[in-house]
Amino acid sequence: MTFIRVPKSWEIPEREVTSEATYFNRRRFLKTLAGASILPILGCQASEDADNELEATLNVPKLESIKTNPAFAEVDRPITNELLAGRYNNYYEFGTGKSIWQAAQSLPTDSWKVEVTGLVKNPRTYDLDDLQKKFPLEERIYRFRCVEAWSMVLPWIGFPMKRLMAEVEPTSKAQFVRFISYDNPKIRIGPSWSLGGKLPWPYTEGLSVEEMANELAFFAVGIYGHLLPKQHGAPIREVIPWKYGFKGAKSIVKIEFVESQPATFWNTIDSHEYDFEANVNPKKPHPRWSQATEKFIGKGEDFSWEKRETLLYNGYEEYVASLYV
Ligand SMILES: Nc1nc2c(c(=O)[nH]1)N[C@H]1C(S)=C(S)[C@@H](COP(=O)(O)O)O[C@H]1N2
Ligand SMILES: [Mo]
Repeated sequence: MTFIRVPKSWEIPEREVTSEATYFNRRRFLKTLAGASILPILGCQASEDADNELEATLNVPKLESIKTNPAFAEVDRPITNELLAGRYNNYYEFGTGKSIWQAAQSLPTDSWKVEVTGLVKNPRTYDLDDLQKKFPLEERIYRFRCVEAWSMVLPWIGFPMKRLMAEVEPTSKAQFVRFISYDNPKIRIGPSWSLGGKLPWPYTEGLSVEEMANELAFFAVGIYGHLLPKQHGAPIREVIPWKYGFKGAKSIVKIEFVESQPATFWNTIDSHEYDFEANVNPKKPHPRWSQATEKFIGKGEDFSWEKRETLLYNGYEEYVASLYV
C-alpha cells in the first residue's frame, strides 16, 4: 500500500542515528514551529489516520486473567501511556528513528520458533504456543531506562528467565548466554552501514548465567494486557530492568549458552559507548552525555517529559547489587 500523508512530529524520519538529546530538541523545535505556523492545519486529517493506524497495531490478542506479581505491582512513577510507548521505540532493523511502528509490522511472527542450544543438558525448540502457555505468565510493572537517557514504566507480561533455565539445565561449563534476534535482510530496512562501519546483524545481546538466573530477568510475550505488538519485539523479547534498554533483545529466535562472554551488537559497534554489563548507573556517564538524570516519558498523554534522578541499577539495587560485589 502506498499513500502520502503529512507525518506528525514524532514521525520525523531520521536518516542517521541521532542521540536522544538531539531528538528531544528537534521535537521541541517542531512543537514551537507547530504552535506558530500552519503545520497543524496541514497535518490534521493525516494525523488522525496515523492515530487509527497506530491503534490498529496495538490491537493484538488479549492475555486474559494474568495476575500481577505483587512484588512488581507498582513503582515510584506512573505507567507510561500505551499510545506513547507504542510509537516511540528503538528497533534498528526497522529504521534508526523512533517511529518504526509502521515498518515493524512487516515482521513475520507466524510459526515462530525459539531454539535453545549450546551448553545445556536439554536443548529445546519452543514454538509460539509453548512460549505463551508452557511457563505460567505474570504481569510485572518495571522501570525501563534507555542508554539515551529517556525512561518509561512498562507493564510487561511474561515469565522469569530462570523458569526456562530450569527446564534446559545449563551445564557447569555455561558461563554466559547469547540472545539472537530475528534477522531477514530482505525485510530489514535498518542500515547495513552506519556509525562508521558495517553493522553486525543479527542483533544479539548477552548476560552472564548468574544475571539470567536473577529474579528480575524476564522474557516478555506481552505488554499492556495483550500479546506484544511487533514494534515492542513480538513474539518474545528480553526485559532486564536494571540494565540499559539495549540489553533487551527483541524478537528472539535463538538462545545459546556459551563458555565465554559473547560479542554483542552494540558492544561490537562501539565497546567504549556500550559496554557488555551496561548496568544503569547515574555516576557512570556515557562518553557523550551524562547519565545522572533521565527524561521520564509517561507522566501525561503526550511526550512532555519529567526530569528524574537516575537510580543506581534503575532502582533495583536490592535485587541485583549482590551480583556485582
Ligand atoms: N532486535 C533488536 N532489539 C532491540 C533493539 C533493536 O534495535 N533491535 N533496540 C534496543 C533498545 S536500544 C531499546 S531502548 C529497547 C526498546 O524497547 P521498546 O521499543 O519496546 O521500548 O529495545 C532494545 N532491543
Ligand atoms: Mo536504548
